[in-house]
Amino acid sequence: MEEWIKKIAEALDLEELEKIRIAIFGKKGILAKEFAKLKTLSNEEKPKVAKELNEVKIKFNELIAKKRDELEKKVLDEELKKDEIDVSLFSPYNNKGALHPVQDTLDRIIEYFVSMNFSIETGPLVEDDFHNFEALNLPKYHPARDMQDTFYFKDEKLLRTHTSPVQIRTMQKHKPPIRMISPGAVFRRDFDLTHTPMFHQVEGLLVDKKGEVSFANLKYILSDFLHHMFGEVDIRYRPSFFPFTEPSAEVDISCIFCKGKGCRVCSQTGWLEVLGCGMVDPNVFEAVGYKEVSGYAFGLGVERFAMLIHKIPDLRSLFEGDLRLLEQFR
Ligand code: 2U9
Repeated sequence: MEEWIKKIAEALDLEELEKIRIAIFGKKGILAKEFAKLKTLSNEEKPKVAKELNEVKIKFNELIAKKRDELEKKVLDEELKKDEIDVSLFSPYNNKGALHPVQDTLDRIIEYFVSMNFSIETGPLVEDDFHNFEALNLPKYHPARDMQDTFYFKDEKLLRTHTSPVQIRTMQKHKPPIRMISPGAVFRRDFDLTHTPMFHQVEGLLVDKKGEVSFANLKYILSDFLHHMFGEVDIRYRPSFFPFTEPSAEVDISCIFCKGKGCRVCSQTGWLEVLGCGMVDPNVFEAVGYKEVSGYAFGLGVERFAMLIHKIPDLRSLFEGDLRLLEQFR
């Protein structure tokens, strides 16, 4: 018995263990021989020896099962080891992904406004006339509603032409104060060197009690934001017009390519237009039922920011998925 226990313990593989099992349990195995001897024993001895033999049989069964588990695990471990990949090995290929420059720029814009306690709001891409136009002081027959500019569906629905409907929906849902940005895709029927039918905007809106929000507040936050995005640049605010803000302004930074001296990118002016902004028109507040409030708003095109920050000359290259461009942003 001791001899066979040792043999089981020392079996090197499943094949050897199987041979041992047959030598113990087989028709001509040692147990069969021992059981055969029972016949020769006296009636008193027989049950005692038979009981002992049965205990030995159970013991061998247990030992063999345990050893089999151990050897099967060993085989599995060896198989796994064979398939192991050394992730620390040097690879001659560099297929690492990277953020698209538009996403990277959007992340930086969002990071700034989140740090200033603005919430991020989103809304539907398919909008209705009220949220995209009417509530924004763009009445019927306003030229911006033209079929030339807007993608219309059959049932009065349209693809939003700016993210402003998100601000309208947010004001309809929440009481003032509001401090939000709305990043997202917008759609316009435009396709040439500097326009694509889909692009991304970030618009901002801040609303508080009447008299508590000023143009100076707007100038402060936008100037701080532009320094965050473009570093040390000069900034100027030019009077402008938007239907949804009054007064309105466009914001320029000194050209980051020629440092304001005048070059091809800034059309020799030394300035680059980067933002539109203004105090929210009272008609907009009326449309959402806000009373006794004042607020400022602004809007920017993310692709334009990405092109300036990454010095990308052609807008279309942002939409082509050409790996030669994308590889430069790893
Ligand atoms: C509400 C009230 C006011 C959002 C604004 C601009 C000025 C602006 C353009 C920048 C480049 C669009 O992507 S672009 O072509 N936007 O100049 N946007 S003020 O004003 C709002 C929005 C929502 C309720």
